[in-house]
Amino acid sequence: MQKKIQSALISVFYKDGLAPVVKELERLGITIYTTGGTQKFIEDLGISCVAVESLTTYPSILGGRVKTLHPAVFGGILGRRSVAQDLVEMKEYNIPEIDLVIVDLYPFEETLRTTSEEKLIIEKIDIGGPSMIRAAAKNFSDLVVIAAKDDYASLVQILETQHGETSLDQRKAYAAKAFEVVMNYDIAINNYFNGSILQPLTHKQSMRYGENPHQQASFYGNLAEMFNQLNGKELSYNNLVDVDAAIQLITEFPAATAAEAVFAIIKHTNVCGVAARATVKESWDAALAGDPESAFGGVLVSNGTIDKATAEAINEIFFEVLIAPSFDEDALAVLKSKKNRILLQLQANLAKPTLQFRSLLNGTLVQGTDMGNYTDWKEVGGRETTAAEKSDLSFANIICKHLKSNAIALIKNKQLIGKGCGQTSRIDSLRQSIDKAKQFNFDLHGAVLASDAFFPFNDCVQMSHAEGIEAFIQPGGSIRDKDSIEYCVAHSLAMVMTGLRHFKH
Ligand code: 93A
Repeated sequence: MQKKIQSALISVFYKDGLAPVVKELERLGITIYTTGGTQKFIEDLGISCVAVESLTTYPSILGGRVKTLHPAVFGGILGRRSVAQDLVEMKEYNIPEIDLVIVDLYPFEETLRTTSEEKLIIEKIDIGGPSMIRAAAKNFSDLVVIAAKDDYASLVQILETQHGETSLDQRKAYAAKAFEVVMNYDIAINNYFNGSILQPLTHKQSMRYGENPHQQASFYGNLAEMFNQLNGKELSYNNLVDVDAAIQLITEFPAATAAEAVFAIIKHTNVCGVAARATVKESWDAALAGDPESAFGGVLVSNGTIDKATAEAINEIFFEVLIAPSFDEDALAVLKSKKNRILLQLQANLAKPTLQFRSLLNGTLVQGTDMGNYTDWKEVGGRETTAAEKSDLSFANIICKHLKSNAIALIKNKQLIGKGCGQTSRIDSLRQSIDKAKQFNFDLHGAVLASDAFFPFNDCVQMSHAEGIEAFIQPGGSIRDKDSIEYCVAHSLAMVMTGLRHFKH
């Protein structure tokens, strides 16, 4: 049923984005009731409104804890316009009908991030706001409820095009969103009281679909804390999975310097090209050269500023997403030439998520993120590693961490020239990595090898040696470590044991 909005109650913590809404309400001659801070904001726009105190006949009391909690307000929201007795009682008690409720809640989660002082946190538990949202959502057959700032734009559009009228479907859709907002708000409070590790799960975002178009999906988390989207379509489920892998990898490296930048190409969560070079453009060229075939449609990431030269070079291939801490203006102009192309600017001082979740059976596994990097560089081979090998082995060890197990990474001059991943035997991963290197005509002499887990037999070092690889990094821990070590000793090959396994299943 169509309903015309004649009165609105607005009580918002953050006032940004509200101006176009109130201007439209004023244009339509809608009476606006407000709480103190919101009243000031609206009046400063030169628009008149009615203080909610004139309905409640009480001032805001108890330090603002009781502002709107009053029958005159809740009666105006909950009164059923289709029930004669409700209308009689509203008239008897002088309760005005409220047709639109706009609330932006006290920022509880934000407060959690900025203070640990319990008194301040508790004061940011909104009581009146969620109550009004719930009441208005319950009475969606008569009311419109706006409980999130991102719905302001659609409200303005409705007000403009439907002249203040709304359909039942529209009101019900807003009510559904409103209950979700309140639910997430209460989950955050509950998590706080329980010290729950599930705090990241309080923001929910619907997705077009899941891994495949016939699967429904939602994302729980706050992407804005990770990056700004500068261009492109909505991130898909699969994009997010790869973006996560890309950010996990790039945050292993400090920000690019004048001497070195890193560029990586991610496909299906695996790094298929990566290199460290003097400039971002050179690192892109080297990353791509490592496996130009796999790069197609990948997620690209760098720890340096994307300049025009790099943008023009990567513009030549098809890719889904590009992530970087910054972009030059002229580079953005090049990259934005394709409107679907997703460009993400990493937030400064990005905090790497410390927990990882994975659903299985009828539950969820939680673990600390693999932040480990070896501290114990133990040389066990037939000779010491050279300085060049050391640098490549360290790089290889990090890259290997970002390949699905069983993982082998072949690195030469800080460029990934071959990788094997997701294989069910380590020797198969090695074969795959050698084949990849040969496919693109890399000479394996002087390359180094990293393995995410120990060598179960000495066949891996033997096969690598036959290809010219002379330095290895691996965690060790096999009952047959000795066999691989003896082979290295007998053939003057270098081997480093880290004692730190990097499975990624
Ligand atoms: O302290 S409350 O829980 N008690 C109330 O009665 C109440 N009414 C509105 N918080 C209450 N609000 C909240 O005040 C709203 O949810 C909104 O976040 C804020 C707006 O206050 P102002 O207009 O004074 O800035």
